[in-house]
Amino acid sequence: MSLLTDTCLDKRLKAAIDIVHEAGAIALAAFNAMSPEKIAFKGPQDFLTETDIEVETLIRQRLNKAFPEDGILAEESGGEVQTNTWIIDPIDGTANFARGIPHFCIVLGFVSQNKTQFGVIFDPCHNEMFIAQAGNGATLNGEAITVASTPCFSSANLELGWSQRVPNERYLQSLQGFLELGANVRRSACGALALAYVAVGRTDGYVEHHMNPWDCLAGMLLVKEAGGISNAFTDSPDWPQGGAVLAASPQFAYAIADITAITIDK
Ligand code: LIP
Repeated sequence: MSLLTDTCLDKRLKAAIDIVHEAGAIALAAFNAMSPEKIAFKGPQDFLTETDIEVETLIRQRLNKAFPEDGILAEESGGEVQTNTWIIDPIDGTANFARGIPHFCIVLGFVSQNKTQFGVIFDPCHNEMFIAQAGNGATLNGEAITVASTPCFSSANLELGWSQRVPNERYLQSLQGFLELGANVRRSACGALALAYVAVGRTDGYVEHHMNPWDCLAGMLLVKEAGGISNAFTDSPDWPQGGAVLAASPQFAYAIADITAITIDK
């Protein structure tokens, strides 16, 4: 399969927005009817609900029908990266979703030859649709967004995600470094929305020492298109297996890179 023209990409972005809206309605109805017996675990602190599966199945069906030539990599059912690949997180922030916390989203990204072409993140509880298109900017509900211009760490709001795939020491060292600089540090357990919040200027930076591509690619493009800086996640040949993520407004990105030992281009 070859690279796609702009027209083909636009067609896919339009389809992605429709699919994510449909998936969001299903997720929101399930969230409002959530009960403890619907929660399972893939591992410690790794939540799974029947809605993750239901939503992922729906998205796969829609994409397979509309674009059978494209590859798919999805959180619950896996897949393989091809020249053109959809990256699906049916529900990011499943721990929140399962416990009745209205902070989760549906994520669809599209990668061509190791470059994220667009990303769509939909928060159905707040009816917020974040969209980024490579070279074309980032929007929230159709309005252009930019990262914040917070001047210093003592007024900055950073988010630090936790992953059990790396030793806790790395999380704790980063946390200590941020606190010593005087930043507020939050953890909202939804990496994709955390990145979207950097892009829209609600926070100033996001770090997680290991994220899977379905959690981060759409949000990293949002931050970049909103004027922020992120590390070059898909430059690593191992990106489908995940890696470290740093995405921040320009005034903090390099200091955050020093504290966290996550490399960004100077
Ligand atoms: C989770 C993220 C969370 C991150 C975890 C995990 P899930 O995804 O949203 O913020 O810290 O590493 O990837 O399981 O809710 O899709």
